Amino acid sequence: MEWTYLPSIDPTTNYGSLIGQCHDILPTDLYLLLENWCYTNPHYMGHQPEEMPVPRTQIWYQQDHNYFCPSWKGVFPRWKSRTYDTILQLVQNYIQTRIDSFLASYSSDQSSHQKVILEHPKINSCLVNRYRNGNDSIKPHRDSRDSFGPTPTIIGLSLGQCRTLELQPALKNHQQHPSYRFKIPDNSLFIMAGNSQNQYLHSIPKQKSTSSLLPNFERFSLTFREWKHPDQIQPNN
Ligand SMILES: O=C(O)CCC(=O)C(=O)O
Repeated sequence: MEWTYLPSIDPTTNYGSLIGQCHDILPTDLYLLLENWCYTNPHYMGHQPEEMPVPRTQIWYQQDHNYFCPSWKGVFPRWKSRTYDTILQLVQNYIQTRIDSFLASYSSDQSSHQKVILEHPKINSCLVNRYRNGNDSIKPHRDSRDSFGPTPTIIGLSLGQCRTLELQPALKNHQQHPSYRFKIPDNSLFIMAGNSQNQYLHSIPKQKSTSSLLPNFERFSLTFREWKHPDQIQPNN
């Protein structure tokens, strides 16, 4: 796991963001199982006119069937939880084991003296995004504080076409700070932790592509998270 520390860009705190990247994360047998699961899953949503379509398709899984963000006003079918199946559970268990060891070794490394609030998540949810080609995208956003708390550790597993993830400063008066672009290759893990959701917006911009790893330039991301009950989240102050 390669860690990149982004110092705080918020003058009210010294606590910054932590980005982790790891290549070749899944062993071949698990990769092939998951690849087939991603392609054959019948539950993708987000492309029907009545749903207010988004430029990708997606599936939300939460182990206790919680809606993605209960504090949202509307209820959209695509944010309702599907039921975990054996393959997703298998992949999640594997990712949990790898994450436990990555985070433990980061925390015990005496040389990592950066100021970061590093949460060790107990994964209980997964958002699957399917980018059918380079025209599919996700606009700059942060992951909902009401569902994951202010400093979540979000773990993204990517399959298929290599795409770029952009981080841009979140607040208008932060614009003097740099944006960052990370290449996210096939079979890799991308972690956002610490103040990454408070201080940055992340996005997957559209991309023109000349080469492909999988038919039709598809990419799948599975972002594993610890979904939190509203009672577990401190009020915003
Ligand atoms: O596809 C990705 O890697 C990013 C997905 C994302 O931004 C999200 O699920 O919030």
